[in-house]
Amino acid sequence: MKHFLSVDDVKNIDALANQALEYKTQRFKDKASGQGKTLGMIFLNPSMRTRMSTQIAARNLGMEVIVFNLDKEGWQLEFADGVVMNGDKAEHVKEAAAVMGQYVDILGIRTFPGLVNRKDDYSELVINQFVKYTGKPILSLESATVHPLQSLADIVTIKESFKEKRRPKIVLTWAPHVKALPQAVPNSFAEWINAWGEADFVITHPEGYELDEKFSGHAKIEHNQDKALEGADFVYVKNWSSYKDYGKIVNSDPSWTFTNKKLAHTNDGKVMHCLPVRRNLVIADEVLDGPNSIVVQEAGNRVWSAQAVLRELMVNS
Ligand code: SN0
Repeated sequence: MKHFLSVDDVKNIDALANQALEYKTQRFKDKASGQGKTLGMIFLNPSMRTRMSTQIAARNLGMEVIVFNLDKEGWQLEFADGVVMNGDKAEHVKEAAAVMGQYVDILGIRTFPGLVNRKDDYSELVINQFVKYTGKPILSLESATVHPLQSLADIVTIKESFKEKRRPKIVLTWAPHVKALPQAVPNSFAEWINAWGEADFVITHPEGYELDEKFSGHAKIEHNQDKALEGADFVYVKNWSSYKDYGKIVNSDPSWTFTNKKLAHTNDGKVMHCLPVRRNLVIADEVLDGPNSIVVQEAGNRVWSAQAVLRELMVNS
């Protein structure tokens, strides 16, 4: 694996998820492999789970870790080519990325979309400039359009929670929010579940929240949430802003909040969310505090998933 930017970098999803589950029972089994290696992690946006779980994963492999909150503590970076840098941006990504490439063996980057210009966000300019100029493997810690470390942990969680000899039904449902959020988590979840190919997959959202078909693929789209939830073994709840009317909140219907009444339509479905989750807006207390929520288990699995990915980047890059 040369870089980890999306599901396209993964040869075999099941093998990678199984490696993660192996690390869950034997976290230090490859402790020697990262000896003398350094992971750099730069943040252009907030993070809790990704930041902590990836650091722990790197340490489990014997790596050193440097964390840099570039948004708050670094020079403002210029990403565009050929501009006169007479504004507030002090350094170009060409130098910044190349220098970091001298210091670390793998570089992780978190960058959210601007949600203003769809073309810019969907070109993944920021992370691609790092790919171009760092000269080392790049690890996505969530980029403008995808969150692959999250999606791998989601598949790991589904695999370890589902023991029946049939295909699970997985439903990705939109839920309301007060802020315009990226499409990265649902895009990524959809493309990983599609690529995995081991589930019956339905996406449900109010009209206007259609995801880019590059990610939603052949998933069944159902605008009636109750109908979509029928017989679901897993429900992935997430808000996202519109892709069509880019970055806009086009509907915030509170009847889409995930409650026990919604859960009753499922097949005793397990409820997932990447977190952070706003209680009683996205998911009701009664669900998050009830027996069907696996959001904490899911977040716990971020460690083992990141560890499997880091190992691949070290061994096979
Ligand atoms: C981010 C998102 O992509 O939806 C990160 C998820 C891992 N979530 C938020 O920005 C939530 C912000 C909020 O105010 O609730």
